[in-house]
Amino acid sequence: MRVFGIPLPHLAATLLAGVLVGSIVVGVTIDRGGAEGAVESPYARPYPIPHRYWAETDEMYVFASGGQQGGFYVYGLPSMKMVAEIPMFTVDQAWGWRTEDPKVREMLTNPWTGELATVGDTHHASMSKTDAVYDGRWVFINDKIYGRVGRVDLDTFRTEQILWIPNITGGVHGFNVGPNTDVAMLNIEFEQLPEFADQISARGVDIDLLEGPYLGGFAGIDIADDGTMSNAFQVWSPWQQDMVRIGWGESEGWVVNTVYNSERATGTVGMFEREDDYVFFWRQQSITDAIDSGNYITSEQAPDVPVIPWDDVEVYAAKVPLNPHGIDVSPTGRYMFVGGKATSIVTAIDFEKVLQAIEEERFEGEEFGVPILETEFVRAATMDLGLGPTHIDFDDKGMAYIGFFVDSDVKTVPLGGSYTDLHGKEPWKVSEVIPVHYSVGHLMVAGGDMAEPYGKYLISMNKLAKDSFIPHGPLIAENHELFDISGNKTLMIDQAPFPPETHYSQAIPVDMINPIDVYPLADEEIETGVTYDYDDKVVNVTMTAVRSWFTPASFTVPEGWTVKMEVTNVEQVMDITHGIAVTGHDVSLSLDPGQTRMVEFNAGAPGVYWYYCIWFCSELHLEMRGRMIVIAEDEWSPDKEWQPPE
Ligand code: CUK
Ligand code: CUA
Ligand code: CA
Repeated sequence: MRVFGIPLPHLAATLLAGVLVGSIVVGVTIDRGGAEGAVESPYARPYPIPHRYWAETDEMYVFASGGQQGGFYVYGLPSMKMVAEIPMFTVDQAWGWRTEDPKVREMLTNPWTGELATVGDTHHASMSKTDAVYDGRWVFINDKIYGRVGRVDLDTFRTEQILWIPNITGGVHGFNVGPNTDVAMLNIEFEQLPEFADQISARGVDIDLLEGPYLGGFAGIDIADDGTMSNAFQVWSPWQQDMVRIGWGESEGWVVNTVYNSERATGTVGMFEREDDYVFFWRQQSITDAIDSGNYITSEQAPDVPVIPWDDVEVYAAKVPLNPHGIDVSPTGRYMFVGGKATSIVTAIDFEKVLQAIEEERFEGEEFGVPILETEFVRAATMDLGLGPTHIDFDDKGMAYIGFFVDSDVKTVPLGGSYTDLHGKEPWKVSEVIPVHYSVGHLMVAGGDMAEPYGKYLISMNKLAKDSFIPHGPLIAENHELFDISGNKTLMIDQAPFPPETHYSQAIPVDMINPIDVYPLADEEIETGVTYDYDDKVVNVTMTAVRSWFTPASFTVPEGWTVKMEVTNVEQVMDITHGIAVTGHDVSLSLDPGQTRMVEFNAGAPGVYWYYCIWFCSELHLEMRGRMIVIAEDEWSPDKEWQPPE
């Protein structure tokens, strides 16, 4: 781990920093709770700031979901300085993610309909793990709109795969990667009417195209050793599923997920009719068993993906209050926290008791054949904590951090059981109320969703920044608020505006990730040039980019032909990025050092079109340009073809 805090040059600087920062922001002298008088904050910045201050002091990366940005934001902790965006489900020319690259286009194309989908909504970031601890290989995330999952390679900080989920029109929400990154689960939040609906309704589930209700469930994804995802199975049920966790430790082998619309309503009001909804416990082995015994159906769209009705697998329900939102699992896998959005109640379910209730058949009812476990028996605590509970994370000291959207605060609650040894407090009672600005959605304790939380930092990802930053029009940035949770009292140490709209995030120590500097070039020299395919009306261009020219620097193409350019940035120096924009064409693609990308587009109408480098790569960057000359079809003859230079 990097050591935080650089010693200040001398006392005068300390005082100066105190005056400058203290008077404007939050105060450099901070009461450390119990310490006599004020002590110097480790977060005071030296002034002037030495070069590399941020590179040396940041301890973690945060991979924050982008929501309607469609990918990730990446920033450092505790500096809150954004260093990257990682585009995934939406196109983004700034980071070189455009559909004129056929690889990107393929990822964004629905494999069954062939339609391109360039809107996305990323929600639940989930790190790869080994034994339920982050291992720094990949970070995965779901797209709620279309029902897709993407994988970012933490070596390249780039999206390497997008998996489309069959049998659904989209609307997938909860997503979680398993403790050993061999499996992931994705919940179907918006009920659907898949082609096999009749087979499921034959089991006593009503469905109706016009009035509803419909069906829901969850999808299982296999993840290979190299990170490659594939569709493994789907479980369909009478209910939608919202949030999901794959158990580990004390809940290993179980999947837990929630339904907030157990009413099976199609309108908002109807979704609040019942006082309680459900959390479900699915035994993973029973899904495998159903598949192994051939006890499943399939669809025409995905004949290889087993579809299993809920009543052919082992599943139990427990009641949780009014429209649950977050479901989060404590570090040993034992307690599952569920907050009811429209109540003040947060419940902690004790998975030890869940197993016992299953064993002893302590059921208080059933619905659609799913046994409902005795409510009081399986709960470790029913806590009346505040309005609008959202999400929950856990630290390394046995504390739960619960966000409240309406109250605009985070409340901490000490866990019971063996966790009491860590904190020595009375469990299940509010220990601290941390005001946030304003209306927290997700919150994140560093490493707070795995077996060994890092603790130390809490980020409250607030939906409404209101007066936190200078005004910037009617749409205000989100407010990521950073807290130090290492002491007796939680301290707010920074606020940072981020563009819309983060849901969940993951933080991982800087030392666990070693991004590449450049893409290594192949040994063979690249043979640049242009060939003409008269059968398919394609001109193939093999091009290189280097400071400060393209080779070839010009080429000809008959009007209306397809241009396929394979462009390699042959630089082997970090950050010497080039790019290619083609005037009059919808082409602008970025090329990282050493990277080869395909660029495909239609040559269009006759004329001279310049292509140029989009990055200020050298002093001669403006000169880094070339010409595509499009010749009218009736004026074209093979002698107009590009010729290699003498
Ligand atoms: S949801 Cu957005 S704040 Cu998709 Cu996890 Cu709760
Ligand atoms: Cu290459 Cu500018
Ligand atoms: Ca409900």
